[in-house]
Amino acid sequence: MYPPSKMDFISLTLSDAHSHTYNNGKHRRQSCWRKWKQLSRLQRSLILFLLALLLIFGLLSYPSITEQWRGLSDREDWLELNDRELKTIPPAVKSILEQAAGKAQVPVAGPAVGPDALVEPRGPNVAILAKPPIKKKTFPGKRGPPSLQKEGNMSDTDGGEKQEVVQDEGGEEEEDKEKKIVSWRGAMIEADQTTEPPPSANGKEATPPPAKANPADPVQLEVSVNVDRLEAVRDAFRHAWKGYKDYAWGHDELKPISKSFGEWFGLGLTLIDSLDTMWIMGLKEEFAEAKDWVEKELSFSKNVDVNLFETTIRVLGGLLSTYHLTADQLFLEKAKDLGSRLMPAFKTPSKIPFSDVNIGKGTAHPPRWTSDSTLAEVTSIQLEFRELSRLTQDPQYQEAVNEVMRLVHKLPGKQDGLVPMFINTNSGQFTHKGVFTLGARADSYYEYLLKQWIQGGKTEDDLLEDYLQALEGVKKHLVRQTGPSRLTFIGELSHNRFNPKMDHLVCFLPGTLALGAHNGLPEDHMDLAVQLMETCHQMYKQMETGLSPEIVHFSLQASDGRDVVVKPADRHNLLRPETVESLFYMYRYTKDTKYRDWGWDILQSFNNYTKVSGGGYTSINNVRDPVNPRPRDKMESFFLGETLKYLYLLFSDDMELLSLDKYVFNTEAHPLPIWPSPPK
Ligand code: DMJ
Repeated sequence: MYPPSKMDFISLTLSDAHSHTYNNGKHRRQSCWRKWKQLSRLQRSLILFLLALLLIFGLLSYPSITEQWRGLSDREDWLELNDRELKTIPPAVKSILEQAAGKAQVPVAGPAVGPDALVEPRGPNVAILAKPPIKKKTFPGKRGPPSLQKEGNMSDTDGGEKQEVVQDEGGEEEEDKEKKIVSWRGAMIEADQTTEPPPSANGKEATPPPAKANPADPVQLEVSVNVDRLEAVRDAFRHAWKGYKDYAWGHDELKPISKSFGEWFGLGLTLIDSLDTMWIMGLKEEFAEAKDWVEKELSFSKNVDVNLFETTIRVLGGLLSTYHLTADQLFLEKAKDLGSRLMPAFKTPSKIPFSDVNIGKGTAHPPRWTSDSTLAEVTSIQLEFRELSRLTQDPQYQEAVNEVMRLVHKLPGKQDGLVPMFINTNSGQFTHKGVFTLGARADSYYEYLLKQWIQGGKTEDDLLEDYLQALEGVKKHLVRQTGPSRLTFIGELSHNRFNPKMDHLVCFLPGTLALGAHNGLPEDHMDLAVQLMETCHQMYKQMETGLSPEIVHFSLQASDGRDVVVKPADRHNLLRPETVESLFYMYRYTKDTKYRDWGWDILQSFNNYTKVSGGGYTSINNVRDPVNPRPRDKMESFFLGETLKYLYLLFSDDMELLSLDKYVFNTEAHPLPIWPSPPK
């Protein structure tokens, strides 16, 4: 095929729409030329002028617009554009597009106009436009608009396949294209977040420009940076909340890609998990709307099986914490109602609770396949139930959970204070003995030993004894250093064999160790905390997306080259909080600003690779592939309840904002008061 001649191009453009001689090219060209000659000079000039305009516009926009547009269509429009690509758009085209949409934007360097002027975090996202042809291969079969779920009749409860109702989107192509343009433009005006904190969205809290430019005053500079960072976290929260509000309101979890929701227990999990975060961040409007939902819609009188642990830490913990922050009786009433409905879980032969309760029927049962409960689950509900008893003056809650701790305290089968991962609800004995981890299924057992001791005014010696002994066990059996860079990490023990595997979940430990050291426990706990914090930081830093995988394996041999190895099945990131949680404790206790910087890097990575255009953040499947991190289409409630809350507290200069001497955070980041000491 030869390229068409210039003449062909002009001829075709001017061909007579009513002519039926399309199969005779020569005749058509002659006839067109005759018609052209018959036109007046003015008519010809006008046509040529229009053609020239079209050509100029086409040339200007072709390399950027068409490439970017193709990029979006080819890849799912789940993330906003990378700033690098945005910078390639000629300014003239930017402004034409902005004006065309009637939405001229505030200049990047200019001041924010009103509190909502720069509501979106200004961040580059995944480099989705880097090499369009490669991306086409990388996303096979994923083009076109995401399926939109009509009804949320799906369930997560059995961890099985979700049943989704998919709405046919035929005929909505135009509308979909329109949405893409808007999201592209939205990202286009955002400043680069990779190098600088974004300007504050809140005029009142924004730092005056001279302070930023004054390198002679590092303290002021630090304050300025932190105000901006705080605002960036609030922006992130607003963005996450927007998605939840628009597509999942009142449901458990947002599915931000498909713009729908997932149901786990049907209790508005994300909404309740977020209440105290909104209060702490001062997001009054959002809080008021959520409170309204709690008041009018939240009912625990429903025939549904809930997981005792998850419901306790997220819902009961969230309600109790919100009650303390707001002093609003509504939240205490809801907490009481829920607490009493969870109590049937403790009616077991051993008094070790079942994993599941039907809060409507008042029945409880273990998982279908076993009569075991997970150890961390039955030993990480104590802070909440104990507090419920204190508030209601009804001892039943506290008695039930204290009994569990008493039983576990005297149980054989531990190894130097380390506990197995399962306990049987009939016999009350540990099962699957010989495997010890500080990761999934055991993690918060250790956390709650220390936190209950602190909550109760440091009087319950058994708790402290178990905690200290466990830490000795950790040091003896689980702490190792990598060969290449001597990174300290926590591995696992399986029937006396050491496995250099560490869940991201274990990154709660530096924070817990620091909390203990601050409360008078051995100083070497703090030393270990500092070392482990570095390792958790490296778990993010060494990944191409700057986000940690769910599980890492460490290299023990110096010759291995890399410290951190990630298996393909472990490459996901669920927006988990543990590392930023620990960074918060470490900063509070050391005031070392590097911990804030590490947290800031993590926030930016979340913005770059998990932020979904239109609202929400998504967990991803591959932290090693910045080109295609593969969204999982789920925003866990703990991203709002924990991750963003800890980031906010990390950047806040107000050490009295949830002082660690007055509050103890439950394992879902809901602060509960440390009990006042009884009168002597
Ligand atoms: C949260 O529900 C809690 O932090 C729990 O202790 C562990 N899992 C998630 C967060 O990763």
